[in-house]
Amino acid sequence: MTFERVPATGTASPGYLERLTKIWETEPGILGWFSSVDHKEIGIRYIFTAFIFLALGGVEALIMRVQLARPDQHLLTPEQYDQLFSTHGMTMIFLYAMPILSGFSNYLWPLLLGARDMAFPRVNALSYWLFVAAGIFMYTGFAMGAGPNDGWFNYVPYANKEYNPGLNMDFYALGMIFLGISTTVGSVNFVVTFLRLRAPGMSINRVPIMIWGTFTASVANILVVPSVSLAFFLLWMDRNFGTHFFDVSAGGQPLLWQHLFWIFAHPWVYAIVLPAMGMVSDALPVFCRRPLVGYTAVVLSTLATMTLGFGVWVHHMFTTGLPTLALSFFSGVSIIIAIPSAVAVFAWTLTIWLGRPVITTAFLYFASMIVLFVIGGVSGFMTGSVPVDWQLHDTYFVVAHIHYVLIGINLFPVIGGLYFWFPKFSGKMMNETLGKWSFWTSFIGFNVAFLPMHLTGLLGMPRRVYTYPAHMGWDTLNMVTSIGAFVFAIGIVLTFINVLVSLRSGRIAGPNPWDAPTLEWSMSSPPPPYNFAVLPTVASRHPLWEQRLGDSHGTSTLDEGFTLDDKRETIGTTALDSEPDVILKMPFDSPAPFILTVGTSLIFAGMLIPSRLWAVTAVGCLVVIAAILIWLWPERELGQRVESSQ
Ligand code: HEM
Ligand SMILES: [Cu+2]
Repeated sequence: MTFERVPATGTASPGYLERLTKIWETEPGILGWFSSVDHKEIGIRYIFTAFIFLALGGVEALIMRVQLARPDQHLLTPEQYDQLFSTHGMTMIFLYAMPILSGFSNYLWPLLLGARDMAFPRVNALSYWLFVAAGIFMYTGFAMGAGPNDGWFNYVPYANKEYNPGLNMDFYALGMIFLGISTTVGSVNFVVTFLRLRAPGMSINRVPIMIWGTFTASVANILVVPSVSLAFFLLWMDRNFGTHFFDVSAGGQPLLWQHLFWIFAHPWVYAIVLPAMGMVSDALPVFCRRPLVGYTAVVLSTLATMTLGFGVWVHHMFTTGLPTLALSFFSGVSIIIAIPSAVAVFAWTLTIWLGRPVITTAFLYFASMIVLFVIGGVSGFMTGSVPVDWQLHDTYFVVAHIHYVLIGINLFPVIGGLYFWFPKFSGKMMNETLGKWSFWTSFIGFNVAFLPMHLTGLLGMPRRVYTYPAHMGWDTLNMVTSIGAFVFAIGIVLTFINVLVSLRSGRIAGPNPWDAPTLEWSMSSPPPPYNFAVLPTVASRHPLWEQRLGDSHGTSTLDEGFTLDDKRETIGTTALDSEPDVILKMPFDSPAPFILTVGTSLIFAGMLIPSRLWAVTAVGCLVVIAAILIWLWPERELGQRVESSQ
């Protein structure tokens, strides 16, 4: 070991715990609230905010389903419908599906890894505030009647100024660049935390799969978010400064948009499912009372899915007239990607098969995900084939597909994860009876809504139409879908009600109500501000099941270890073997991330009408500079400044 100061080892005494609490606690009061950098606090806020966006997107969806329930309805004008489906897609994909996973990961990562916080706690707070601000920014446009109206993938030339003269596209373009900053800084934080903050002994082959999922997704985000930010920036330039990146009449290229967008967006759709699949891989086995079958295969399949995922974006562009040879390659890769997905499906199925399943609500949500994943996978496999896609492109078949994958592989695991980790978050159990009602209502409602949609698509109903004529053979199917959508929504609302009821009167959970094997269950529920009193040393994948499994190469030690209490500290370890390596000084709470976000918001607000609002942007820049100064001001406590007496 190469420590300058060798960390003390020992056990936790009452005085020591009191000291740690003082060091790690967030200050009470409003200033404390805006300054908190505690990953648990940030995680809960992420989850809460993402669920608000889910509710907004859900209401938008239901309004659309009322409009579409019967033919020839005029509840909505075509323009209103356009804004609704685009805002619904934007909300669900960007403001719900990724942030909800960031929330779970933020809360759980340090607890699963045996650390006291994320690698960069202030960056973590920044990523949350930027996400909220970008969401408010885009919804401000929507509230002003200037929401996106061109689909979530926002194709040019519709998005060009001549067809879209309002501020709609400017709000969306700038909002997406704004949100991209949040995603990027958040992803960097996950990557570094993964590499450096795992508990001593948690070598790379002992990491929970959910960590692998978020890590893989984060690497992908860092690589592909620049592409979409660039696309939206070029669009903004075209609209405001008369450049011609996408303007055909001046030699611009609409297909450039599609490439830049989908090079980002296909990997992104994996990024919004891999962490959720990881949640299932970690939590489903707990209810099967055995370890996951095929840990290594599942990890490799996660990595393989993402790697292949970079090479399939053109399957969204099969109908654009690209050369057939290119289409064949992209079609081939799109179909090959079914292999790693199948590996995960087999692993989960075998885990249930070989285990002794305990049928809880969480188990039901996780297990049903396997079914929905297979259905969504099969329809994806079909549209991955060029001639089939030529028939199905832009029909309701695709709408059915995206909802099976997104709701099936993101929302169902997330709700399962909520039932599973809620006791850790709150110290209370969720109500199982209400939970089962919620599950069956949402599972049945979901399938009633979206299974018939495959047929609507096969019968030729195009997506993104605000209404349709009678007697096309689509009437009954649409009515069934709309009814199912409401049933599904009721099912999800039952879970939200369950959260409220359980917060008030849920059964006390205790540290490990599910008798689960990983580190987050080794501490009280909810966890203390410092997470781990002494830093644990891990000897296997299942630190809390070792005695039972008898397969460890030693025993994990949880109540004796490094006792770091010289201000905020945690231990840094080496990337592969997790050997203790360095004492990491962690920052204190700070309002700087919030102030930085306010400045950034001003910058983007000014850019909406750059010719008139440039002063707003200028003020925003000053606020950002001030915030960075506050953020980086050297602090004596962190050892960044020498004491004057020395
Ligand atoms: C109550 C649940 C939901 C219902 C009833 C619903 C319904 C709809 C409807 C009616 C459309 C527009 C179809 C069209 O006109 O082309 C749509 C589009 C879409 N939905 Fe949902 N949806 C729901 C939940 C979700 C969730 C949870 C996600 C993602 C996590 C999602 C992602 C999308 C996407 C990406 C689009 C495409 C938007 C576009 O065409 O640009 N939806 N949904
Ligand atoms: Cu794709």
